[in-house]
Amino acid sequence: MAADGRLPPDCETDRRFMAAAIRLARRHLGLTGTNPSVGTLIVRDDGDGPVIVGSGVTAVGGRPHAEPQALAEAGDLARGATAYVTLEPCAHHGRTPPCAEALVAAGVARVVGGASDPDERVSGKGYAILRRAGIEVTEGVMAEEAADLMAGYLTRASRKRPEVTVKLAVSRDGRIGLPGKGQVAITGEISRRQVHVMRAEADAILVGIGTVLADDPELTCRLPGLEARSPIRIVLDAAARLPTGAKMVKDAREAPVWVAAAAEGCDRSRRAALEAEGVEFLAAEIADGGFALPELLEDIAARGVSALMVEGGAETVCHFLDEGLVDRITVFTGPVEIGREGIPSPIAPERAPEGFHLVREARYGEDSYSEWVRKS
Ligand code: AOF
Ligand code: ZN
Repeated sequence: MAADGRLPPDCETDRRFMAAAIRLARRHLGLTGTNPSVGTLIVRDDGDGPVIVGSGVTAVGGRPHAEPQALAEAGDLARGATAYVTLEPCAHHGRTPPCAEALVAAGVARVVGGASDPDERVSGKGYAILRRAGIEVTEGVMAEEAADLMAGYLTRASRKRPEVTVKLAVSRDGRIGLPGKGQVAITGEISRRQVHVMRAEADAILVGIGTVLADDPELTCRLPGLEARSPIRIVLDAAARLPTGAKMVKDAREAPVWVAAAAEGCDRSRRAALEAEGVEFLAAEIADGGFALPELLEDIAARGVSALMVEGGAETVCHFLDEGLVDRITVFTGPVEIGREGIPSPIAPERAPEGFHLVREARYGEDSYSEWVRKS
């Protein structure tokens, strides 16, 4: 039990505080632009057990980074303390000075890191700055969990495209809707709220024009207090058929709407009418009658989108799956039966999709939830 603020090295304590830092980082998911949402806790032990004396999460918009905020809160108490950071502290002079140097200047005794950073301005260099200054570094604590939370950032950095999460609501008999019937209630209220949390944490949400024409969805986050966290709404709409009266067009100035349409061949007056409502157009390549998805995703990532949700319909989901562009699959299964005339789900919830492994299962009221991540 040290009286100088230093925490005795202990795996269990490290895991506990790293888990707390990861939970903190979750707060700004979907709000930090192209920066990952990182969590930092400054913890010290003056003889009575560990106490958090500073906490920080990457600010909305991506700056300031997490560490200087946590250090500012800790003030002099940072000296001799342990810093838990969900990502290797940065080493570069960007719009803010390097966080690794800030940790050194504050006199932190030990740094416990979670995920490693693929950004070549940082990778390995952040930890090197700390070690050179005599700081004890423990890398990779709960690295998988930390990386899972910033999968959007990591995918965009390594693959130059957003992390793609497919979300499906499936009936007990494996259907996702009824042709020509618009939105069919499959899952209950708790699942609906859970989906809205997912939307709040995503940067963008994508659907095919067929889903818009059939369901007229809003695709916003409508949880009380989180309305401002709606993602960008993207519609795959080669011929720009999106109606100007669609619900999502009505509030396009609050939550952006991007229409991916053929660069050539869509009606100019339709396009102008949508643009007048605040809708933006992405020039997409159409190959063999279908969207060139890899190029489109690259374009979307270049505009700053790291985490993309694909909410349907079946054809769009299948297209993403066929192209190997899905990183995560989430399925909410409701107790209702739709019958044989229903639209079959591209994913059967009772077995793992090929090439994916199960990472989470939950119950939301009468619904069950499964989440799979692609085996890398
Ligand atoms: C940290 N703490 O909270 C975050 C980090 O454009 P800049 O200067 O903000 O740098 C962006 C890079 O900083 C980003 O690619 C990632 O490597 C790191 N993000 N680093 O120490 C943080 N958000
Ligand atoms: Zn930094």
